[in-house]
Amino acid sequence: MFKNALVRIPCRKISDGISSSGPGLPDYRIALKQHQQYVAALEKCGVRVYALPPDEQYPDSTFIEDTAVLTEKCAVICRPGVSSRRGEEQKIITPLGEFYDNPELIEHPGTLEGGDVLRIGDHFFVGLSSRTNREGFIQLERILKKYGFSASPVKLKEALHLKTGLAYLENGEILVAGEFRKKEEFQKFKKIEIGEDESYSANCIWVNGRVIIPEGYPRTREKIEQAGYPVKSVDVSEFRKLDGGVSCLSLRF
Ligand code: CIR
Repeated sequence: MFKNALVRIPCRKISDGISSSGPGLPDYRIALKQHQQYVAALEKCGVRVYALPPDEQYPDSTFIEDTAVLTEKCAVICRPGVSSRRGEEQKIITPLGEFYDNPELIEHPGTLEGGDVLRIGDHFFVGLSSRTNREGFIQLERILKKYGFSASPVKLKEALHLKTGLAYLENGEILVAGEFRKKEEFQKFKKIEIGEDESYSANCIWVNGRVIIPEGYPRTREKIEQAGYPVKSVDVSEFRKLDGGVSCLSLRF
């Protein structure tokens, strides 16, 4: 169960964020509104949400998930794999100080983004992506081991991050899309497969029994409801324009 969530309010410069897709640039005002609705959805799931102020220095800073990996035993400060985001992680250290005493750090030459880290029980799957390198994985694995966790790497070919196409619900059930559907590592789980047309919605989050998904994906909603989870959908269209989704917008712990 999660007690807390950390979010960062979108900044005015959000339209300068990194985007590899084509549906245009985000509108700041709409993004702000959608972010408020996202926060309300988290609160509905019973977590206390701490909202950090906008950071104009980093257009992508609302995608706060990429800056840290949080567990009940430790906090790991990531090291973004893209130069325009390097430094975002420093801004999370002080706010996290309220919850964690001695955060662990990923250091040069390692790179690691939280979007590449999926926890299932006491195991952490770590995407080796254009943002997270092997050295980042090795450092994270070493840190996690100290706290009794295990980790393994997953090579990515297409997705931005591991959680772009993968989410863990509960009871051994995962949501998979795209390149993750056939991956050896995930065959042992009960898979809920998401088709090509709704693949964006595989990035969703289980929060205290409910699942928050992006709005506009009826087949995904139906599949998750059939599996027995109440679903709450939120409109995140503006964040999608920057390749971000439901998980990227918060750190849950
Ligand atoms: C980026 O390219 O870094 C941002 N525009 C999107 C980050 C999305 N984060 C995530 O999937 N965890």
